[in-house]
Amino acid sequence: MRFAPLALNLAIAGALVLAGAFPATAQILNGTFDNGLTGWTVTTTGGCSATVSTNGNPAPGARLWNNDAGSATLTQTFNCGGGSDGSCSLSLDYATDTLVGSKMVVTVTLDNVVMYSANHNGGVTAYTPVQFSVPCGQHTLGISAASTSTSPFSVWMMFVDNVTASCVPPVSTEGSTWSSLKATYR
Ligand SMILES: [Ca+2]
Repeated sequence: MRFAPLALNLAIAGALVLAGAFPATAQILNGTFDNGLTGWTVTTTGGCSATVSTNGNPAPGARLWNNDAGSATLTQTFNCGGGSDGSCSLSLDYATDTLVGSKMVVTVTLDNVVMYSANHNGGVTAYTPVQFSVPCGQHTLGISAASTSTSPFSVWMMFVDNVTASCVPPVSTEGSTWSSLKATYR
């Protein structure tokens, strides 16, 4: 029994090491769509769909598509930074293929606030990054494509890939003040 306190202390030390082993980063699940749509919640209206496509950056990517009025949305709730202070940098790539005469809008929301929106009225666009920063913590990301025309001939696709989120801890100002620098080099 004399070893029991030591074992307990080792267990506590191990738990502390484990707790400290997780970096304050990442947490978007399957942002490369290598595992299909795992981790993403799909919401569609008007006969739209979300599937996995061989058109990725690189493949596979997600495809939101439509041949009528309606919308398709991918959402994911994630924890950027585990509740720590700092700035959460989000990034995703998207491309579009919109039939001439068709009109659609791409919208990216965070916690139901529009962070990015762009209309695509005919034509093809290459993969383009969308990036923004918010405070670290738990967030819900929404990536949506929707018809802006009720034409029955509206045909469009949106491709999504490389969804990432990374919490950058705040830079400590302690140690970089003039008085501390003087103290260091005195
Ligand atoms: Ca990919």
